[in-house]
Amino acid sequence: MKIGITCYPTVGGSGVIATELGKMLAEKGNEIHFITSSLPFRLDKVYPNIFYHEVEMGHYPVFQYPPYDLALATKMADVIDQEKLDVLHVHYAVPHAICAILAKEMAEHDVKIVTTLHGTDITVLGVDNTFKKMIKYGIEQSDAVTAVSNNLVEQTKDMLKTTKDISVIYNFINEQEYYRKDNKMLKREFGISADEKVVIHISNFRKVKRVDLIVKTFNRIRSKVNSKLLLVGDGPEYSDIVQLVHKLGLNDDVLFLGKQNNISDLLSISDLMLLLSEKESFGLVLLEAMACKVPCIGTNVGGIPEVIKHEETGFIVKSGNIEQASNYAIKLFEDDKKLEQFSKNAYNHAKTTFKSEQIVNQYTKLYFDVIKK
Ligand code: GMT
Repeated sequence: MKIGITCYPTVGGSGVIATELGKMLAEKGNEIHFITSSLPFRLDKVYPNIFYHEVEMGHYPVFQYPPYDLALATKMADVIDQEKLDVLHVHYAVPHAICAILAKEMAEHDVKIVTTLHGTDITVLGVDNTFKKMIKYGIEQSDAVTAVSNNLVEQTKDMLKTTKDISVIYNFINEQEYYRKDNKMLKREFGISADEKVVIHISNFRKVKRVDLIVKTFNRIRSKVNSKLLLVGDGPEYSDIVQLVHKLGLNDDVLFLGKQNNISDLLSISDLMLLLSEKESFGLVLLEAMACKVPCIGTNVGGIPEVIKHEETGFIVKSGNIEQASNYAIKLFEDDKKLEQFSKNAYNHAKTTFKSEQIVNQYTKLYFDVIKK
């Protein structure tokens, strides 16, 4: 098949999924055309059957805002016609599905549009009436729609009052990259002693990620267990979090690592992941953690309970409840056998339920189904 892919190419779970999907589809012999504003950051090596079409923006002084969406739609239409795409798979309803639908109208070659919902387009933009109609239009006009969790399907249907069939295709990780390595040296280099437990949080430090609760939970854990917290990522809340860490006197025990590329190296020295978001359609970092044998504690919001198996691969806590989160963590850290069992369970769950091969096959089947329609 000839498949076009559009996503946000910068750091973020949706960009990672779109790029890894493109790479795996290419490995299976498909021809992949990325149509994006810049080279997807995970497209790190040359593939003979992956092509990159950059959406170029001219600078027109008459426009107050550069018309990126229109430039994208035009580029999509050009690529559909030049490359005779069978499918254009877009990640995010707004603006990508809208642009794809416009491109399909403009193009002469017939193409099918597949839209994947990742969460923010529904849970953030969907509640804003400015975009509601447009998101609904993007979803209903797509030839097929997928979402990354059952919860996201329910939320989408509920919010947009649509009866469109939305299939759940879970996220996956690249198993060649996410596995536990022996990284004792790295732990030592960070100044963490062998007997200290390592708690990790990875996010883009947006408000919804509630990194403040991560720090407060860790503060309670640390009062009982010799431990360190790794904070990985950067974003709008970063400086408030630095202040909070300072205020709680945690400077020596919280390591701010900023944005990092080699996440699996950091997960390989970690014992527990915390993700206490207020909104989260899936939580790709949980899957990355589990693949590296790291159990997780997450909130009972969005798709998180579909990723963490409560009392097996980690724990689900009430949103905002740091007492519950820290109690679970302390109990787990005080029972080495249980920690080891959870770590094994997490790994097995990641490699079975979310096996990349199985997920990519689900997408491939969907493409064949829409082409046949
Ligand atoms: O969470 C973010 O801020 C980034 C966003 C993205 O576009 O990558 O994440 C969304 O998509 C991910 C990949 O499907 C999911 O794992 C995240 O849960 C989802 N974020 C939210 O729903 C808030």
